[in-house]
Amino acid sequence: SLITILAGGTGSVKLARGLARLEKKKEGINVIANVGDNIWLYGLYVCPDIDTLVYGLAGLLDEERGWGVKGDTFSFLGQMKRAGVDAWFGLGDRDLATHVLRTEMIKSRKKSLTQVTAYFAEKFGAGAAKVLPATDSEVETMITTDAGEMHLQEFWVKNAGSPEVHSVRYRGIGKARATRQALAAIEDADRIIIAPGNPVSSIGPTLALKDIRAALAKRRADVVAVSPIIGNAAVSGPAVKYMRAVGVQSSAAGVAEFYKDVAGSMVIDSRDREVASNMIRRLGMDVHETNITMQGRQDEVRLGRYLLLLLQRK
Ligand code: FO1
Ligand code: CA
Repeated sequence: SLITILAGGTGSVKLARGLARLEKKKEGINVIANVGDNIWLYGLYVCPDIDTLVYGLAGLLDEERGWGVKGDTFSFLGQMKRAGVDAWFGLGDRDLATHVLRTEMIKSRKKSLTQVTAYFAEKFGAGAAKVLPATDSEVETMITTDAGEMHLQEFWVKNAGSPEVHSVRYRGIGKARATRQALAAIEDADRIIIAPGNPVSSIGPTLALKDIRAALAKRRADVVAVSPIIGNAAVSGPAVKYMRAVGVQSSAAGVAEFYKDVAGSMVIDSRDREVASNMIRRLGMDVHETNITMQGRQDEVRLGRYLLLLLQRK
């Protein structure tokens, strides 16, 4: 059976890897990747979530940081600083090759982000998993804070996520269209999983693409979303701050509310059963409870297997 997963970066890569491992002898999996955290820096097109997925599937990811290439060095960054640049984004020397080549392919050779991503997945050895950018258009997640509007990376990395967040928007989303590959991955899938990523910054930009949202709504019964939240705490990252800003309650039930039009069921942590299950059922979604934490490879495969069995039963 064909599985498609909607993914952001660091959190999603674990589940994508678990599923890829389980499905590698079959048809493989399709991973629809967030593009909202892409950013232009020093004339380079940097795509953190896409790269995290490709590096993660290829075994190249720095697991401790959750981003970049393992064993990377930062000489380039040091030299930029020496040259007077406020180089706040950690572009590693090895990672830099990806950004230089990607930019060259897009600008000089007129390749699409989808083509470039397939190229790197092949060269780096991401296996049978296909990483598909949700759109080839430029979409940027912009955060309005008490210090003004800024790119997601500027908020999260440069300002360490500390300003107050007032609102979130996806710049460029109105003109952006989903790629035909991403749409086909939704239409052709037997089952679709929304990874436990930040609903606003990791999954939100993909769901804000009208054609993706419509395609998913048609498949709602086959879509299961995995909560990224246990209790009131985000499993990782700044989810809570973004969610509060867009009026989503930072709980499994709040995430369910965010996904209710596109997902027929929700997987939450067993610890949330009492507080969340009934609320989620009242939204018209099925609820399933399991341990959703993924600390090592065994956890990734365990959660992946749980989801496959769950979706098989339907
Ligand atoms: N995250 C950081 O917190 N600091 C960094 O310097 C940083 C550099 C970086 C470089 C390449 C890359 O692919 C990701 C990088 N990230 C860094 C992660 C990234 O900012 C975010 O965690 C994701 O975009 C959120 O999905
Ligand atoms: Ca992300």
